[in-house]
Amino acid sequence: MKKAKAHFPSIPVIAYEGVNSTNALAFRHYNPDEVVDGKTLSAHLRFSIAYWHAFRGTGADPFGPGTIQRPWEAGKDAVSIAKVRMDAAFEFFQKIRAPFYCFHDRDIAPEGKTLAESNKHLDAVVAHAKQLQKATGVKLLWGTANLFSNRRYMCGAATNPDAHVFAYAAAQVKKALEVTQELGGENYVFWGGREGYETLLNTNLKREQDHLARFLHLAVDYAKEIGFKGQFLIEPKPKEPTKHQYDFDVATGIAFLRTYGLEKHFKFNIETNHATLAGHTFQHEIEVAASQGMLGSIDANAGDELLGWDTDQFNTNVKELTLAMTSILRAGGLGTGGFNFDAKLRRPSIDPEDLFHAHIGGMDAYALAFKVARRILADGKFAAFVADRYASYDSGFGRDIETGKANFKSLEKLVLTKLGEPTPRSGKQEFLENVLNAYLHG
Ligand code: XUL
Ligand code: CO
Repeated sequence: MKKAKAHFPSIPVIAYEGVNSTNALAFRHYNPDEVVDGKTLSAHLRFSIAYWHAFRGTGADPFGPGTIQRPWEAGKDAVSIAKVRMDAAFEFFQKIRAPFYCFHDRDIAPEGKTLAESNKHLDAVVAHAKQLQKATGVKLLWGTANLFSNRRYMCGAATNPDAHVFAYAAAQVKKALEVTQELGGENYVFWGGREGYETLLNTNLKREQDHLARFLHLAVDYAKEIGFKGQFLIEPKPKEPTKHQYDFDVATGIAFLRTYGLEKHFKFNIETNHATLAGHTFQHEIEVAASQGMLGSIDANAGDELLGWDTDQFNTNVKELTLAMTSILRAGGLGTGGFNFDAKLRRPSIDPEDLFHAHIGGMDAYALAFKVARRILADGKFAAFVADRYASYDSGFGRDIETGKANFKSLEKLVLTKLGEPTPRSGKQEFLENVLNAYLHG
């Protein structure tokens, strides 16, 4: 393969320079090569770049078109532009030291006039991606299909009232699974783009949910048929674009998967901004998934406390990330998942260099959170406090409750004859918050 022209000529490969560095284009906490428990930080954190934001984001908002103009967005036709854009993307992945990337089918290759033409475009760009992955060692964390931008999907894809649209979406996901497999994708994500509704005046909710489940069963069947071994992930989101998205949050997703016999085939891709839109904390969503062994991957971003929509910002809130990281590490990590920066530059951040500042900030925040969380877990202060708080269930009648040996009658007898009134114990939240702050700020 011929040596591609540099698209970020003034930017070096980002180096780790430690906490005292004043170089804005260096890592202060993320040392990809640092070995922790026999594994590099890069292998622990499995950072991934979201193609749609980093390389298709234009800064457009409902009040105006894009502000971000990239020099590589030029060429003789849409497929050639897509390939040059991909060269720029892989240069960025390498310079920012990200071992993975993620895409929607339509991010990497232009949609054609027909499905056949779209598939042809995708094949051409996927062949290019395969070469670039081989040349750089950057891997595909997950692939997915964009089932929400095209006009045909305005009323949903799998939940569209028109079976024709369901069929089209099925064909599109079939191809997206094939190319994800071709590129060695370690997971495949289903985010319910417009799978939800605006009004029940025109919607059969039960039928739509049945159709969504049928669609996921068809995907499971097809993955089996082609031998795709990647992990399937559901990415919950409560609202936006539709008012009522069916995959509201992790708990709703678990109930949905179990209702339709899909729970063995899916885990969750949890996005910070989606968690907060649902009225939860990021850590809550992680704990709910982990409690059922269904924690899969993370879409790393943040919302804005003052705005009620999906702002997809880079997350530099070390406290929030540390709490999330304690739950992730306690659960044994993300397995084939990773931390995918589903985050975009603000509209006025128009320089290519801003892409670096954004990701450096995110990676450093996660790396710092990882280190603090490991210290918290190693010290075991919170774990000891929690264990002690539930200790009454470890023996005697508490044990009998947990093991199913106690019943209402036996418990009533105990209270009347032996136990009497319980003695309340402080939950000590303020004390614990101070302990946490000591880890964060010394
Ligand atoms: C949308 C969102 C998506 C998914 C992939 O809010 O997060 O980009 O991550 O379809
Ligand atoms: Co996402």
